[in-house]
Amino acid sequence: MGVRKNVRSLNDGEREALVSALIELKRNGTYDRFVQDHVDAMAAGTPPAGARFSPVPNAAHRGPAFLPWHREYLLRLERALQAITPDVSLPYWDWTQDAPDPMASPVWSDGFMGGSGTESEEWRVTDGPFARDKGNWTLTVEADQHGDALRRRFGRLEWPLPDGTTEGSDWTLPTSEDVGLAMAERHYDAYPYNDSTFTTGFRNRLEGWIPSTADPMVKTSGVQLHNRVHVFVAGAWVETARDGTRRAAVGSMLPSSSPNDPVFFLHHCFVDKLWADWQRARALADPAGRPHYAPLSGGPFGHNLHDPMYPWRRDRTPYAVLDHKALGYEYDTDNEQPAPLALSIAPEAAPGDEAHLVSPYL
Ligand SMILES: [Cu+2]
Repeated sequence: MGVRKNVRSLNDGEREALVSALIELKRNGTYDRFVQDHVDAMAAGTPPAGARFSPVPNAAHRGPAFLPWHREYLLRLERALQAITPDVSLPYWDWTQDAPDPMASPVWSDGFMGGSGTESEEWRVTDGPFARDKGNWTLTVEADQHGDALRRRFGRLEWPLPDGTTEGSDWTLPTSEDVGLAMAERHYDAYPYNDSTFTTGFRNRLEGWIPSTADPMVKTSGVQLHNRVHVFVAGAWVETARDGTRRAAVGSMLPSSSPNDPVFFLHHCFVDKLWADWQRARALADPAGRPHYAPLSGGPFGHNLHDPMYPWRRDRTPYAVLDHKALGYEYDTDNEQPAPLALSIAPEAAPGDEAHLVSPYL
């Protein structure tokens, strides 16, 4: 059984093996097909106007299948990596460990993922194996919109205003307290199974759609948890086009082609681990509540327990991926005692909806 470890526990050889396998997948074209699958899934599964579920989720986000879809997706990438180097497993990036000092994370080392972009290079990543100058990592999916180089601006978003000025905000990584709010959710998901700030449950909380305006327990403004990490790594800035017009530009981790940044897989591996941890805790606390997934039926198509998940074969359903060990991998902490669960806090109504500030990209 493959063991998915914390990135901090990898030795030099394990880090190098992962990077080499990623670069080989990129070279042979497989990696970019994965990126395209993510783009297609985000564009898929939107029912016609007037449908019962609004705002409607896509096949992989903003709905219950968010976690199972990405579990299947990561598993497929991991198997592709293992076809090159049999003993590699995806590691997870526990960003709560880096929240106090994000720039110092070992994830950004020169031998691993490289760091934030360089301002004078339009925020292109200029160190590490994925820097453009290394020649290993030319982006092809959505390159016409977002450029062909990996770009990151850690912790800072800036966007143009119509009056010619620029507005900006600083962003942080989620903390272990933020994760605690998700782990305290007793239900997997709730009607109407979407990304509304009023939709309670573990999935919507972990995906990051419940902001401080809907729940006073949330301590930071803007999107949370999974979404927040995408925003933090990508960043945004103002570009001036040749004709002098100012326009918003974003880093590679934000558009629907976000798997272009290999950090995507380390980030989503941790999201998958949090789901596995929550499943284990719920199974102990409430054995009768199995399968700890909702909806069983009657929800948006592609998101019910036995619906096929786009674009895979009919048998790739949320149900098929509920037990990660049955899929052939485990996490290095699977045998530890689950953390005690706090009481679930129901979000209250609030007028603001800043969680959707950057929603076109998530
Ligand atoms: Cu995704």
